[in-house]
Amino acid sequence: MEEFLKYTKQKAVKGKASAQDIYRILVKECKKRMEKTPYVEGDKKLYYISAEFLLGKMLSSNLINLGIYDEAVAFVEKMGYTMAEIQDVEKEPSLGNGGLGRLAACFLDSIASLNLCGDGIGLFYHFGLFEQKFVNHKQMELPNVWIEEPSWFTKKDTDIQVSFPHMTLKAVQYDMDVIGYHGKKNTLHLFDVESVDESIVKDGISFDKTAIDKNLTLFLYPDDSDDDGRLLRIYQQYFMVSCGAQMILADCKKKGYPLDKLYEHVVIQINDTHPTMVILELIRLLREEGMSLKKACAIVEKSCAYTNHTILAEALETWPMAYLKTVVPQLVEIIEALDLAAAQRSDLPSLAIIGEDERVHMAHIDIHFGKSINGVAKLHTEILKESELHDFYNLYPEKFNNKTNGITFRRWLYSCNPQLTHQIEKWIGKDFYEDASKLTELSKLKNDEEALQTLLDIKQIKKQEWVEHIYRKQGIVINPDSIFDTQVKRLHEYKRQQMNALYIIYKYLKVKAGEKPVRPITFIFGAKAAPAYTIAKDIIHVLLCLQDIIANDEEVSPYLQICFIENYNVSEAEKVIPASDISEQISLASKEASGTGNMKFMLNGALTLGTRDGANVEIAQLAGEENCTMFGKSSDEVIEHYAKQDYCSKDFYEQDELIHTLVDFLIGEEMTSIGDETSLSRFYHELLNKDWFMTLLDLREYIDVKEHMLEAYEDRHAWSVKMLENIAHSGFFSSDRTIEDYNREIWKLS
Ligand code: CR6
Repeated sequence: MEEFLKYTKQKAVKGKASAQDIYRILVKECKKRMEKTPYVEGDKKLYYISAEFLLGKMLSSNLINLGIYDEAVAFVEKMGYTMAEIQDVEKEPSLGNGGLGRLAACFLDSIASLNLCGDGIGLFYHFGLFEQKFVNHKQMELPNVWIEEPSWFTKKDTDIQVSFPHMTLKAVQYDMDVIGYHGKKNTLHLFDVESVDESIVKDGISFDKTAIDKNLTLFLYPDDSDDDGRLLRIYQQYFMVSCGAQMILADCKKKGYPLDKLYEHVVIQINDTHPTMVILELIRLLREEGMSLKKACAIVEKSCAYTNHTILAEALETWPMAYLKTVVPQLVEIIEALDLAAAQRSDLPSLAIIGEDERVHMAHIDIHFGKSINGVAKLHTEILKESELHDFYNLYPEKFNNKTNGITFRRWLYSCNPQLTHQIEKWIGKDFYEDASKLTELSKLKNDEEALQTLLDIKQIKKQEWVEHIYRKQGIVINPDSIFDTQVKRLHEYKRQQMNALYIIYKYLKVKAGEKPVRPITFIFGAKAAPAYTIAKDIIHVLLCLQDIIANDEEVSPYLQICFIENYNVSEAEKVIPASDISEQISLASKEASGTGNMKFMLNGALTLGTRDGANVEIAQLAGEENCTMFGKSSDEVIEHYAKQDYCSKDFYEQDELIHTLVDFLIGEEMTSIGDETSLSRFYHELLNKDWFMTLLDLREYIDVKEHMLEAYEDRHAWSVKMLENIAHSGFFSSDRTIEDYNREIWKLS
């Protein structure tokens, strides 16, 4: 790489270059090459519309896809740095919440890598998901500032405008090149508002919610606990889809495609219900072009497809008609027309677009007026068909299909675990880079002692790296020879971090009683709680208190340690996942639509400790039951409990002495002496009187299987075989496979 060498010489004369300098030179080099990379072309184009694109840092990923990663590493090392140090310079754009947004980012990578013509459409939030700080054992939220120079985004000229009743907002478009692996490129288009004003943000993350022209693109998911917040979300959603729809139609016109054949040239994937209004907006715009309502509906129905990511009622959006009349009156007539058309297809009230409560069911619009609806893992799709959306399934069986999620191996193996990647290449050659299913060849090594030892050695290297990282970042000293038991994901009751906390209390009391584990255990957490989600914040509080209680206890701290990663994000995930031994996937069965963290752990040789939920089911099938630890009540049993309303956490508490003790610990002396009594007792009462996600239902079994798993760790040989089998069978979870499925069955791009 000529540029690099020239630079090396210059700087050698002038003195040492800073990490910042090196970062800039690498970005410049990437951007130069990206500019020269041709676009993927095609007669039909996909538009993936999503409120979230959780991109993570882009440097390594771009270097890998451009095919210059190794050269760049050599350059960086020559300049006296490690790649990790250079990567540290980049700010992470946290334009997403969790799995759904990260999935969108993985998909962009795979779409380009498979040479499919497909762009992303979303919003250019000035502050991504908040930055998390811990103060007094509690989560505090600060604005996440991520926009910086040099940037991967380029401002583009656009004359797109979006009209609301009392104002018209001018759009600003930011485009980012999405480079395929050794391939061509697509684009991510993020839209901003020209009049946005960052200076209205005060005290952390509060701002005037009614100043729409100034606030629309400030934050991802602004607090929606009041009317103003909810209205703002509708403004955001409409702004996003209107920009998207205008851009799509303009693209078509430019290429000379007749709009009445839109579906032959365009397919729009609607990522959850946030972009649902794109259906309405397209119909509106087509009518402005002179098309009849009926025809416009028919064309749009053939062009749009919807992905459902959850069965949690709270996440299935319904908007009061009154709100829509305020924000998007131009769509109201269309909503009413669609409501009538839907009623003609089925008179079941459960399928109506406008419910009896005068709320508009966004997912119902997608299902009636889109061509496809997919779930994100086999079990999830079955639950949609059999229970959640059963009536819809009866009406449109042909629209339902499953697309089990996936992750891009470019980021979640090659970039975050180069040691493992190079070793795999030595063992089975280079084919797996292009075809992840080739990883199955690793199974042939299961009797190869040397290979198995190498696998353990690499895990140890990744643990050591993480130990150093977390010491630098949080000043916490971790024993690299302990077992790394990791639960990293958004904080939500259904994910049951609280069950893990109760296990830790169990273990703490055991050690206090003299039963010491053979090997120390480090319980690693990483999680942000939505700012208005009180119980989730209480759970963080419990864990942070426990972290301190254990750390300050001389008897227990040599054996147990909690490490709560502050501000867990994509970059932290890339570091901790390759270092982990145990992957905690303990959601209440039926509640986790798929999960994608579970796949990242598997790929990096951590063993799953999980419930039969979401994609865990498929992980166990592929890796083999004997190579995972599965437990807990099945989704059928859980669904039955909900139907019969017969789960009562208090019964478990009263009838099981151990559970009683563990739950009581939450409000005992140790906890209240350092924690906030209001928060602790609120959570205690929540567990006893509600426990909507049935923590106590699976607690006993969880304790049992976890004990077994920790014992099993001591047979290092057997454990390493399990690691190998997990890695070998993770190929199915490449997002390249997922995207091939989407394309074959929904998009049909050439
Ligand atoms: N929270 C699901 O809960 C799934 C992702 C991506 C989620 C999770 O199980 O893996 O989507 N759902 O499909 C939503 O965001 C609504 C998630 O990330």
